[in-house]
Amino acid sequence: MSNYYQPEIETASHEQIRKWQDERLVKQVKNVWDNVPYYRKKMEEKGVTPDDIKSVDDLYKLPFLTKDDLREAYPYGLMARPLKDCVRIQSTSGTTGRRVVAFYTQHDIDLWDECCARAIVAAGGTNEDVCHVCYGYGLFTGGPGLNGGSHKVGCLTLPMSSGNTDRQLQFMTDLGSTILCCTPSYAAYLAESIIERGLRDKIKLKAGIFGAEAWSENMRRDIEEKLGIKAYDIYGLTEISGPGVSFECSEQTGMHINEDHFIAEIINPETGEVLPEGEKGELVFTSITKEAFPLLRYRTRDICVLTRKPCSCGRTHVKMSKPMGRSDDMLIIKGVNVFPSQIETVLLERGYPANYQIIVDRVNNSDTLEVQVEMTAENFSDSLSKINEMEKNLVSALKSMLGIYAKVKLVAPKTIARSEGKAVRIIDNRKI
Ligand code: DLL
Repeated sequence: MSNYYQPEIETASHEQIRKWQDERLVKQVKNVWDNVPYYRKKMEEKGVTPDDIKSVDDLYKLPFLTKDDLREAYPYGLMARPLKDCVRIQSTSGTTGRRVVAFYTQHDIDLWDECCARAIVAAGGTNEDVCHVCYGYGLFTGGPGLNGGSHKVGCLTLPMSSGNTDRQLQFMTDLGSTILCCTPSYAAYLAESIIERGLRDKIKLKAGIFGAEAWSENMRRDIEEKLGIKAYDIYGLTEISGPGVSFECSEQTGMHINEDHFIAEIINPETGEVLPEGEKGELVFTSITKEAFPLLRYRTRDICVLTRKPCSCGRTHVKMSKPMGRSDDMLIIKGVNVFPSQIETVLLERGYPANYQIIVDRVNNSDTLEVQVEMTAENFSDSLSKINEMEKNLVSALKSMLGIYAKVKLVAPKTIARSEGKAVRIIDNRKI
């Protein structure tokens, strides 16, 4: 199956892609130098000027950007356009400290929508489809991104957002949804609900576009079998636009990166050295067409491998493997980015300076988060109702910090095992 949204771009020769990248990179570096004092300073510190960047071969000379830079420059410090030219922000989940805010001009939104449209068409989408989007809408990029892509393709778009499974299933059966867009764990949950309710014969789904969190090949097969669909992976991050930075085609052996918009590199996360194709390392992106928020050499912290092996779908853009982990401690729980430091902040603020452990699991294809917290000699209680109340307070503080429910279990002082080296704070039992 060879479905393309922009065939001349998606199947362009390597030489043509490289030509676009060279031209756009040179222009973007100059643009950032002229309009983003924060990055210009970083370039000056590294002794690089726009004259040093003549093609993609010179990319390695540019300084990296990290989430810390985004935090330091928050909120406007990395913008390359005045606010009057911007029409939208999107943001990642997380605390004020960790929040990432990305800005978009209308042109940025149009290009982002096109990237998502490429993903939908690669999954077999046409203007005859009913595209059921239950990624979250709002600040999260999932809903707005796939929504925009679905409009571009001309699908009938159901902007469902997440949650309310009864309503999801009612619309899915009544309106005959054919493409499902959501996180893989929600897809698995919907699949189970469909089977439990005997609705399998009433659904018309043919494809799913699932991403925003890690999922295994087993999970893919399970969802495909239960729903009778083909399940496609989609990847992206708020900083670089959102979903659609890369997407899977019918070959299902990695995700094509939209190289006319994003230059991908793989680096050694320890040394920053650029690694040759095929080696595993940290993925770094340079946005070459973004107007409002053009990040150069942004370190994603996602560990993966790139390949240029020819693909049976006919697309020529480089493919990335599924992310195999991260080079920082960020956890993705129910599609929400969670840093252990956020949990620690809540515990410290509420008077729990002792030991704690974060236990993540996947039960019935849905992530669970439990935080075990030691009471201190000062706040120790053996009254069940008092402990209950203390736990409830922590649950609500964590909910407002993280945006998701975390079960809290208070335990007696000194009961969580101490390790001899680094504290083992995170136990991730998910098999993904
Ligand atoms: O998760 C964007 C998105 C929305 C992608 C909908 C796909 C579908 P953030 O919230 O900024 O953006 O989180 C970005 O999520 O650095 C990865 O670690 C992880 N991630 C995203 N897609 C995948 C995927 C959206 N397909 C972070 N597989 C990224 C594994 C993924 N991890």
